[in-house]
Amino acid sequence: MERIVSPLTKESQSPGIIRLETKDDEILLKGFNKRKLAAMPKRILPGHGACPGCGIFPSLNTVMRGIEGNVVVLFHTGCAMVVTTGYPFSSHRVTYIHNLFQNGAATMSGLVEAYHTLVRKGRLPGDEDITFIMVTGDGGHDIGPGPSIGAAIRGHKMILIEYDNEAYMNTGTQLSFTTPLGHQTSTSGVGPGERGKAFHHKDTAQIMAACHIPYVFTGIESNARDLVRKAAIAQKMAGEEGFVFGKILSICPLGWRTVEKDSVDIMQRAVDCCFFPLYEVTKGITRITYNPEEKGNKVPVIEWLKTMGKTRHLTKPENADIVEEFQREVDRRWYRLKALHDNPML
Ligand SMILES: Cc1ncc(C[n+]2csc(CCOP(=O)(O)OP(=O)(O)O)c2C)c(N)n1
Ligand code: SF4
Repeated sequence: MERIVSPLTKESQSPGIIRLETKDDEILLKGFNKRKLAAMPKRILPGHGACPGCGIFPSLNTVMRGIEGNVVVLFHTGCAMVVTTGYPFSSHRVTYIHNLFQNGAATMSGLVEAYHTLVRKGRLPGDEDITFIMVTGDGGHDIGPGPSIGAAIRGHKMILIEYDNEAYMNTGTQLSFTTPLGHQTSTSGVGPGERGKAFHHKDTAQIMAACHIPYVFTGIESNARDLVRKAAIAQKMAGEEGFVFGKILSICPLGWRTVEKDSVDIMQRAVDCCFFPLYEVTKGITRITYNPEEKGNKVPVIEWLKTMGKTRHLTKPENADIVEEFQREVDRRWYRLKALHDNPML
C-alpha cells in the first residue's frame, strides 16, 4: 500500500515549547502557548471515524501536547481504538499496539520491562527515552482493573490514561460502573420500572491513588493549560519514578444526547458542580488545581444535569429525590477531597 503520511520523528515530536519549573514544592508550567502547541504535529491524525464532536481525540491530543519525544501507545478496545484502526488504515503516527480488552496494562508493562531489559543488556541502544502510554475507556476499567492495579503496584514506568465518557459507548451506550446515579443508558432505562442508573459512580482516580503510585491526575480538554501541565508532569514522573494514572472526563454527544456546540459549557459545569474535580495526587499529597468555590463558579448538580438529554428526566419533580441523593454524594466526595487537599497527612 502507498503510505499516506510518514511516521513522526523524535525531532518533530520534541518542539521544546513547554518546560516545568519547581517553586515552593509546586511544579509550574512555563512556556504554555496555545498557538505554538496547536502547530505541533498530532500523534493521532484526523480523518478517523469518530462521531462529530467526540471528546476523546481533543482530550488525547491535548495530553500529547504536554509530552515530548518518542511515544509508544497501547489502546484498549473501545471507541478510541475502533475508530482509529479500520483495517487496513491507521490514524496512529507513532508505534501503536492493541491487545484484548482487559489485559492492556499487562501487555504494556511487559513491553516496558522488555525495553528496559534489552537496553540494559546492550541489545537496544537506549540512547533516547520512550514514553509508554496506555489508553482505556471507563468500560475498559470495569473489565480490566485487575491488570491496571497490578501494573500500578508493580510500578512500571508508564502512563495510563482513562477517558471517561460514562458508558460503554462503542457497543451501544451500556452503563459502566462510572455512569453516575440516575443517568440514562441503554441498560439503565427510564420508564415505569426504572429511573436511570440505580447506584453511584466508581471513582477510579481514588482507586489508583490508593495504590500509592507517584502521580495521579484528573483533567478536561477545555482546561488545556491545566491538562498540558499535568501531562508534562506525568511524563517526568513516568520516566523517573514509575506508574502514572490520569483520568479525563470526555464528552460523547451521541451517548449523552448533547449538541456539539454546547460541549465546552457542559464539561465546565461538570467541573463547577464538583462532580468532576480537577486535582492531582503527587506522592500521596493531594492538590486541587481548580476550586470552583474560590472562583465563585460553584453550581448545584442540577445545572449540569439539565444540559444533557441522558439526564433530562432528572429535571422532573418526580425524580427530585434522585437529584438530592446525587447532590449529597457529590458534596460528600468534594468535602473529602478538600480535606485531603488541606491536610497532607490524610
Ligand atoms: C472481554 C471483552 N468483553 C467485551 C467486549 C466488547 N466491547 C468492545 S468495546 C466495548 C465497550 C468499551 O467501553 P469503554 O471502555 O467505556 O470505551 P468506549 O467505547 O466508551 O470508548 C465492549 C464491551 C470485548 N471486546 N472484549
Ligand atoms: S459514540 Fe461517543 S465516544 Fe464513541 S466515537 Fe461517537 S462520540 Fe466518540
